[in-house]
Amino acid sequence: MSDLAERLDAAARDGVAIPQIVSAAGLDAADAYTVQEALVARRLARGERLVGIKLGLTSRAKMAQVGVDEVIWGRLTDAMAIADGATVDTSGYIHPRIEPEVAFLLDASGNATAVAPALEIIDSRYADFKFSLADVIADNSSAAAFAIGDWKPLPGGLDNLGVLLEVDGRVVQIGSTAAILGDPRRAVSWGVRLAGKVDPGWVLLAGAATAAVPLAPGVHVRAVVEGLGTVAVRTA
Ligand code: 0L1
Ligand code: MG
Repeated sequence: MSDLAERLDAAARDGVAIPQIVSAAGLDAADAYTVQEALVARRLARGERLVGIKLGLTSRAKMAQVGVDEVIWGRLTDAMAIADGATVDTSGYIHPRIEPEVAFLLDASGNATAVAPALEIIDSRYADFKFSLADVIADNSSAAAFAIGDWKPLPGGLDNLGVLLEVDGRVVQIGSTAAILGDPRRAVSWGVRLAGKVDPGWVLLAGAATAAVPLAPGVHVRAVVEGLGTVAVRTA
C-alpha cells in the first residue's frame, strides 16, 4: 500500500491528476484508510504536524455532488492551514474547489470547546474529480487547505444557522448548518469515533453546508455563518 500512498503524494506535490489507483487495486474502505495513514505519514516525515481532522460528505449536497454516499474522514496538518484573510496560491492545485464549513476546537476528551466558521479547499488528486469511496478515502478525503474564522464559545443551538458562500461579493451558495448531519455538533462525536484518537487543541472540520464550488485564481471568497461570523481567503 505504500506505493499507492507514494503515487497519491506525488500527485498532490506535482499538481498532476492520476487515475483511480486504489479501487483499481481492489482495495476496500478499510484498506484505503491504511493508505491514507501512509500518505499523511509522508507529510509528517517532511516536518508537517497533525493539527486536526476533517469529516467529508456529511451533507446530501456533497454526497450528490461526487456520487459517494458515506461519511468519511481525513487528517489535517499545519501546512494546510491558511490564516483568515490570507492569500493562497492555487497554481499548485489540480482542480481546487472551496466550501463553507463549521469548525470545532477539541479538548483532550474529544469534546468541542469552541466553534468557528471555516472554509475548506478540497482538491481531488484523481482525474476529473471522479473517485470511488476507497479512492477518496486514500486521497485523505480530498483535503488540501483550510481557513478558520474567530473562535466563539459554543452557542445553545447550531442546528439551523444560515450559511452563505460568496465569491467577489456575489453569493454563489446558500445553505444551512442543518445540512451537516442534521446538526454540525453530531460531527464531533462521529469524527472522534472515526479517528479513534484526538489531541487537545485539534481542529475538527464538520463538513460542508453546501456543494463545493470551483476555486479560480484572483478571487476573494468569504463564508458567512449566521451567529458565528465570517472567514475569508484570497486566491492568487
Ligand atoms: O470535504 C469533503 O466533503 C470532501 C470529501 C471528499 C469528496 C470531495 O472531494 O468532494
Ligand atoms: Mg469539506
